[in-house]
Amino acid sequence: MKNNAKDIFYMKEAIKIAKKGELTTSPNPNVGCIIVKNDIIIGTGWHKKSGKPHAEIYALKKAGEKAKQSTVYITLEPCCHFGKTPPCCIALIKAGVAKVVISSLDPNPMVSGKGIQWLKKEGIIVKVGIISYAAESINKGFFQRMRIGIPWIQLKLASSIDGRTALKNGISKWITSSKSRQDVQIYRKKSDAIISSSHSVIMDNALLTVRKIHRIEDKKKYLKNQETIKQPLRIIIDSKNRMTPFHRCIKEPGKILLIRLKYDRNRWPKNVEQVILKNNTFRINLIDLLKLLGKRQINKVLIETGASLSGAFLKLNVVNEIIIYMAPKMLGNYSKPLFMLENYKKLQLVPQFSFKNVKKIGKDIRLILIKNKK
Ligand code: AOF
Ligand code: ZN
Repeated sequence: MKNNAKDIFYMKEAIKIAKKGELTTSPNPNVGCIIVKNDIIIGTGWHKKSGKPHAEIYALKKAGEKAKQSTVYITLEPCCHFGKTPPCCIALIKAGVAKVVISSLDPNPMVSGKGIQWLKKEGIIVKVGIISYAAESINKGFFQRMRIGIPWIQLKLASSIDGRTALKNGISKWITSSKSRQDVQIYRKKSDAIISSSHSVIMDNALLTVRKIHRIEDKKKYLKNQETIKQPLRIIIDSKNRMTPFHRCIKEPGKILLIRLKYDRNRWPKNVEQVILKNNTFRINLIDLLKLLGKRQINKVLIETGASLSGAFLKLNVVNEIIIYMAPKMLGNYSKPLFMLENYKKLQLVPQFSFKNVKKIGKDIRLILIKNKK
């Protein structure tokens, strides 16, 4: 194999093993590492969880003495700082590796570029940029939070073929099939937080939690250990203080943020935190909410709510992906729309996305749309 083809081959393998951490590494990124000597893989490792050793450390341990003069493939630039764990650069240098091939620079300002410089200074050959889009695509939330301080935002909706989400009287259970609703559980599981409004939570008596998954193929992929499901942070936009300590959702264990314009003096259970976020027109400041989530190391957010809040996020131009489950039904013009938006006077002004994927899920279709790059 030619050198570049070899690099791509091993890096693809490293990306594959990095994905094993998909549901557990946040707030840290998914990282995979493969150590190769004389065309034989002598060590592999992936990052499992914040606070646990990084991918390189597991791989170096497996390689042992053989790591001397080896080539190390890593999906992310090795760290050079003391976080919860010591710098991987030190471990690579100590092991005496000859070459380090990296997919992407680490966007973490404490590392970015400095890891590479350190390795080069020690005489290690460094190659950067092998299928870098792949390393980024498995860490969209981490990269976005490190670059602009806010999480990656997915907006999920369920609608009829005519783009309606509920009857005029509010009834919406169920427009889409149970297979689609199971599919949503996977998106919840991959998210660090879920945002909804008190209106939606009260109307649907929603819990906003991750439930056990029953579909066999999804179970195999994601849920070997269903008992240890990590529940995402639940965030409820409650501008009129409509949530009470007695709602079903509040009683369900797991942390909840109530985003409000003023405090309420009720006795709330310990899992509930009230956060006051006002903008200058006395409405909830959604941008400040996203910045707060970034500061709290939330990488990925799933918004599941009605037309008004979905429209508000869309107007702010912060939605990265829209996921729509569309059922082959018509609810008609009296029913509720997907988004409340402005009365646009020109087509150039309307929000525009691109289709990234279309898939049939049971009786429905799932559309994934991605924000257009400017
Ligand atoms: C690596 N290899 O496998 C990962 C890296 O608190 P710590 O010590 O776990 O450091 C977390 C930071 O390290 C994280 O923000 C990111 O910049 C980097 N992650 N680096 O060399 C890995 N997971
Ligand atoms: Zn590291």
